[in-house]
Amino acid sequence: MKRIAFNENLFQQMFKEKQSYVERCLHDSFARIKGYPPIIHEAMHYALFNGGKRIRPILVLEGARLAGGKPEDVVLTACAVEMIHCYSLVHDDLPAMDNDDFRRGKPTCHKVYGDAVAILTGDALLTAAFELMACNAEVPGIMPQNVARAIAEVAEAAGSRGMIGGQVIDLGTEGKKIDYATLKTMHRLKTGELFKASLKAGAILQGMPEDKLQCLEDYAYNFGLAFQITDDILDVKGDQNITGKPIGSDEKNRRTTYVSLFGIEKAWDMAEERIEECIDSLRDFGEEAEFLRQLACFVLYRNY
Ligand code: GRG
Repeated sequence: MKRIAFNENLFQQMFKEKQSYVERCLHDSFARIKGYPPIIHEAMHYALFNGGKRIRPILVLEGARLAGGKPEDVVLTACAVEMIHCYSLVHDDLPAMDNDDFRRGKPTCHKVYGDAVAILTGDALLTAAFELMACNAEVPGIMPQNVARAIAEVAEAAGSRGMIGGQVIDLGTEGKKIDYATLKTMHRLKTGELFKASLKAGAILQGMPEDKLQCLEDYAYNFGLAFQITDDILDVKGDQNITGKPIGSDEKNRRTTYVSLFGIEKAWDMAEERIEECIDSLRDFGEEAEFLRQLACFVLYRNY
């Protein structure tokens, strides 16, 4: 990297602290929404406490901090975006979608609770997310009009013009070769929009001015693209480690990826370019943005 050194030890220390904080907040938020009947809340708990990296809620908290506000005041929205993310994973794993039996080494939600309960678990997590975001208006100092705007931002990112739209493109192009423009649009919608909405929602709740919000949007756009490229690279490396087969030779590679279009080396260069754009977009934020800079580098060097 030309512009910034990845300080992995420092990053891991900061990341772990933030992850632990999010984990505690998720337990508190979950306590607010759990109730009768037990089975659906048990399944929601299973889907939510699943060893995820918690990147999206951390982005909400960082957005709030960069806006000069207290991250503690936006935890309900932070937890909400993680619930939306977990709902998308539960639905994505269903037989009608990716039909996966395992996620992070654990049986998927529908394998444990059955398809019908898994569908409802996703629905319930999505609905709970909007309940929590609305409750963020009760926090002293958070302006109701900013809450409404943050909710609209997250709703658009999760909906048919965002994550669901991306998933529909993905399903419609399965098994077909797609061009770079379609691949990019698909991932921007499927993955990038929720990253963007997360970072912006925290900043919006704490009243960040428009010009600075635009910088965060630029960061998140490039972050999402780099994240997807390195995800494709990790997939290939994982497959090679497990099977020893060459790239593109198995069932999983029916999908067009950055690696299948460009090869690993070029894909990695493209991810690096995106991360440099991320760093550039933070130039007006000074020291306060150091975690986001390191997080961008992590996307490049991560192994999970
Ligand atoms: C079914 C509505 C619906 C949407 C599905 C986001 C999505 C669309 C599906 C998830 C499956 C997937 C592999 C998406 C690509 C984006 C991606 C790499 C998600 C994983 O994000 P991480 O690494 O997840 O932040 P963790 O495991 O850390 O929580």
